[in-house]
Amino acid sequence: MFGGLRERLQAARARIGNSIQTAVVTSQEQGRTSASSVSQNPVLTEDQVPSPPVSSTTFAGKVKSFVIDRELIINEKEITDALFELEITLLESDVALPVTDAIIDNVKRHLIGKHRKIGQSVDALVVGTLKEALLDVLGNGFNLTDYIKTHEHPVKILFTGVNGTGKTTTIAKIGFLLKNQGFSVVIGAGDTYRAGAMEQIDIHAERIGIKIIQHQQGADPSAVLFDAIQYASSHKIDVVLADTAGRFHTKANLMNQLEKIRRVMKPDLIVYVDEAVAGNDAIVRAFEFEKTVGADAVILTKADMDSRGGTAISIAHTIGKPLMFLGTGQEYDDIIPFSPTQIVEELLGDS
Ligand SMILES: Nc1nc2c(ncn2[C@@H]2O[C@H](COP(=O)(O)OP(=O)(O)O)[C@@H](O)[C@H]2O)c(=O)[nH]1
Ligand SMILES: [Mg+2]
Repeated sequence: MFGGLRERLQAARARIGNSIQTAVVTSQEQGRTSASSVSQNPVLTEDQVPSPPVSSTTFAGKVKSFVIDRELIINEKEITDALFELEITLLESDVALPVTDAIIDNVKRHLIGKHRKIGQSVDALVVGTLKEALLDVLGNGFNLTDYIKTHEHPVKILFTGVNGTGKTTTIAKIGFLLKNQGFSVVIGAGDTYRAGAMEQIDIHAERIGIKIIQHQQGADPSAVLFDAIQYASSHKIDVVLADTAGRFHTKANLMNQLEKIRRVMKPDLIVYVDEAVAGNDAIVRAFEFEKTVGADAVILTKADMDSRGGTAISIAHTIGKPLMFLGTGQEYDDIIPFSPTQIVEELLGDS
């Protein structure tokens, strides 16, 4: 998952660190002391590593082997090229432009013109800065289990999104997850548009052992989902998962239909589902769905097929709604709660 992005961010980490180090060394050699230069007489010492690894001859290794012993002020021009490369890296990884800008601004704010802590290694400074900049755009995630535990039952969750992105599969995965956590679940088969869709969700429900409420093909989805809620209320079911069609005669019709569903079922949560591999298309669609039917959280599927990672980095910040889960495959347990700290560690951690 997001392997390409990890590789690129690690390269950016080394590049920025190297730029800072080069500037510090240059200023040291020139004996510069002015505050407008890179440092105020910084002293670099070798890190206390007993036997330096072979990688100490590489950029990253070199960066790690230096520790700033005195105060350091970094000028923008000294890391301009490295930051430009980071910007290109983010854009090429499908990170949306406003999100890329936010990350770069954040990195600049943290690094430039400030007195750095004494005794911090250049690499630790850079990696800490990058992690914070990413965490800032990733939001807090959304803990569905906690939400269900703290809200009146049945908790009604409406899933929206275009066709083929993985809504139905995700509903089955979440049903499976919640059932394993001890919640009772009913699925409302609100995609009555295609016979194939009705059959598909039926098979999922049977496999995971969850009750499904279904009408005939072509039925009014609002009526189906209303029935699912009635069933849940009268049987003291904890959660209703409402599936919907991702396609209708026209896009306007789809949005009208979803709007009607929303009015009839009064969902506690509207979850927008799209695929991580869709890049900027997913961001644009999420924006549109959020504006028309609303969204409280987002799920990105097919993260297992996405090396670039930009959609996952961008979506919470661009539409202002938290990312709840990542879909990571086609099996029922291929879903992970989105954890910003875990993702940042995966992308920028050392292992
Ligand atoms: N690799 C992968 N495939 C997925 C994931 N989620 C869904 N799919 C596949 O995407 C296809 C469309 O899924 P479906 O649930 O029918 O999408 P819907 O039209 O939005 O309901 C199916 O072949 C799923 O198996 C995922 O997280 N990873
Ligand atoms: Mg479906």
